[in-house]
Amino acid sequence: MSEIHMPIPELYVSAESAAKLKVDAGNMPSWDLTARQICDLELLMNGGFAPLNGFLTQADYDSVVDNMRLSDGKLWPMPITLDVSDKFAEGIAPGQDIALRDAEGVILAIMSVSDKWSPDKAREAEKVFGANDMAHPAVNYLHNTTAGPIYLGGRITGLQQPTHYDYRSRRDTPNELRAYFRKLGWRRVVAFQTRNPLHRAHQELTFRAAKEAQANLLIHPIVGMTKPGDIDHFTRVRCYEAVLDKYPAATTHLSLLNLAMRMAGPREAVWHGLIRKNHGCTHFIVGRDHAGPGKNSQGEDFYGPYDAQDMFLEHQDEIGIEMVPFKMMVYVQEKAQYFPADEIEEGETVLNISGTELRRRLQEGLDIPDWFSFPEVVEELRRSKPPRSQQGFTVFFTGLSGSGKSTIANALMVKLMEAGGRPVTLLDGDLVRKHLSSELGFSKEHRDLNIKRIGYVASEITKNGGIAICAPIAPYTATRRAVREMIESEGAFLEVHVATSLEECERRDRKGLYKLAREGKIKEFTGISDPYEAPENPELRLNTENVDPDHCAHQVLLKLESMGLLTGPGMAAAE
Ligand code: PPS
Repeated sequence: MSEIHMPIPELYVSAESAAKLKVDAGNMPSWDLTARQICDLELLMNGGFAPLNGFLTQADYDSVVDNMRLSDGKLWPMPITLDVSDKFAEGIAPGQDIALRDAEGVILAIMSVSDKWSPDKAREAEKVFGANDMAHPAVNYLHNTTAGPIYLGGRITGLQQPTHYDYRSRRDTPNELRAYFRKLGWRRVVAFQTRNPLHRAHQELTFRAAKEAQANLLIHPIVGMTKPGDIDHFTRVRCYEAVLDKYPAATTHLSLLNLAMRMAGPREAVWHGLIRKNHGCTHFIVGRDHAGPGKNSQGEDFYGPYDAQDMFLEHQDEIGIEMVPFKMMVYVQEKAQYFPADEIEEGETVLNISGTELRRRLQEGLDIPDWFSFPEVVEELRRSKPPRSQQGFTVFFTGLSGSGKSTIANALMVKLMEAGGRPVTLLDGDLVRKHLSSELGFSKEHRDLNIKRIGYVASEITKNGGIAICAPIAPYTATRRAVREMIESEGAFLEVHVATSLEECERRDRKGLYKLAREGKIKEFTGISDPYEAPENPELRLNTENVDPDHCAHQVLLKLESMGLLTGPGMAAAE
């Protein structure tokens, strides 16, 4: 039996002790873990984060941030911290035990709190991620309101693994993988880390890496948290499964890793190496711009393309795993084969499709050639991300009371229903106030709540492929921005400013409300005694004076068409 086959220590207690401890834990202060903390806790408990035995103490945190080492000198590049709210931290003192619960309230672990402190997050960002720049997803997370301001540190006693209902047979703890390698007699295993679907270039690369290292291959994709905007893990796993039979039988294993990535480039590569070592691997593929977060707020890369390889190499012996540097694979048209970029001969035609180009082709339903990917993978990607003309979207009208929002929204709804193809829902201001927000008034707080409710419903409709048309006043810029963010992660968002002037709205005074507002009989009336912050850059601004609603609705249709949202069958009727 080789070292990679030996079990690695876990933080779990026996089932019997866990049952007893759960009873005690029921009376302890308890913290509801965030999605990221659950990922971290799972790898802490199952040995994936060995040698850590809990969330970092203050001394370990300072040392990891400054030197990439725990206070005892062991290499560890990433702060694994339990961030909590001020309110929760107030009632906790070092020496106390707390229960850590999942989203459903199940107690997963007990933490013996030894440290409590307020971290300097700007410093953490500079040291760990290289810049205190909100364009970095992990820095944004650090400063985001969901990340608590106080850190708690201390040892963990594991009671039970977090539950996963998806792809159960494809998830392995470090010890399960070690036992699997032992059973199959695998002594050399090269791991491939990914957060993207595998296309032909990746298959070629991993196959070559395994051959070069004379090792078996572990495809070890991340299914915890990746870069915001990535393809969801459900789709990706179906894609990985489709590629598995392209490898020689019994040489390759697919296992899912519930890691919350930080996109920390070089430090992250070292961290990934330690995690794979814990999972029984002997080799690790590090590519160009490994775990790169993209561009900073100045439009430049956060890290150099080979910084991760350099840092990994520097620490390779200490990590205890050998790096297989990723060679960029490119397709040579004349040879109809993939080759490493540094083996291309003069005069050969190299073909490539960038990630951005691939997304464009998927979005517009265009051809993706066979030399680039496998038909099964392309089909899967198309199935979960249909072209824009079949995705859901939201049209969000905003404007003063009486500006004509509802009339235009109604006209648009009818035209879209005539075109067919997607279900259409109208969330008109008055209707929402009757059915969704009947208890709300017109204070800033209540208006924000009202608009956020509309945004939530619209985002659900958009996610499920429908069209949501919203027509509230929505007077505040920040709230409209929050709604945009909520919806844009699910599909397209079109903000339409119905820019009828206050004078014209007041002249029309369809409901007689302006008169009452002027007389002070209605308080906090938008435009009179409450502000309306006009959108600065809406997708469309409509002037309604001397223009009939039908024409206004048609302008929206044209805009939707130019955004690629309405092409395809059914549109002829709307034109
Ligand atoms: S908000 O600010 O977006 O939450 O407003 P909304 O839900 O669109 O509701 C606006 C309709 O409520 C009537 N109304 C008022 N509007 C503005 N300010 C005050 N104080 C107010 N009180 C009642 C008004 O008829 C609005 O309807 P529309 O369709 O916009 O004319």
